[in-house]
Amino acid sequence: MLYHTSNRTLLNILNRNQPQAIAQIQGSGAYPTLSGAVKFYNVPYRGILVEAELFRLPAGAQGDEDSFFGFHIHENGDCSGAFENSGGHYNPENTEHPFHAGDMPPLMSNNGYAWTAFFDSRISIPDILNKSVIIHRMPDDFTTQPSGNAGEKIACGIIMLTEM
Ligand SMILES: [Cu+2]
Ligand SMILES: [Zn+2]
Repeated sequence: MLYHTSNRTLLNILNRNQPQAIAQIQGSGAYPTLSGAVKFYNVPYRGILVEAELFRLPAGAQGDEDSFFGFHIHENGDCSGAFENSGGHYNPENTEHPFHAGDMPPLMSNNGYAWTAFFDSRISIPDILNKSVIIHRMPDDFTTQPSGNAGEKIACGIIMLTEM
């Protein structure tokens, strides 16, 4: 499998800021000020770009202000309550964690602020519509089954097509 898209092309896509899908992220009742957005962009060849920006992430579980947070696509687009109906990691190939299609790199918080962008060939935008992006209280350990022992679900957003 070849990935011909150059980094310059990817940067131009980010710069145009016209994602094909977006998840508006809102913290749970315990983290009401946590907010942000995850944007999903088609690229000219296989794969997509994922860009995430989050505000007011909590201090880490050890009290450190710069911490990592588990970051996944979950099967169900249901952010009601404490996100208990969001389901497991999106896993159409029935693989083990962290090889689920919904497994993504953890968010790195900088005193509550995180920004990241990465290339992801495990998913395509039609596959993930009406599923949810979930942020967890702890880092994903990339080992524990079925979900990396990342703890409480602290924020959620449903992936929806943009108007463009
Ligand atoms: Cu998760
Ligand atoms: Zn997983």
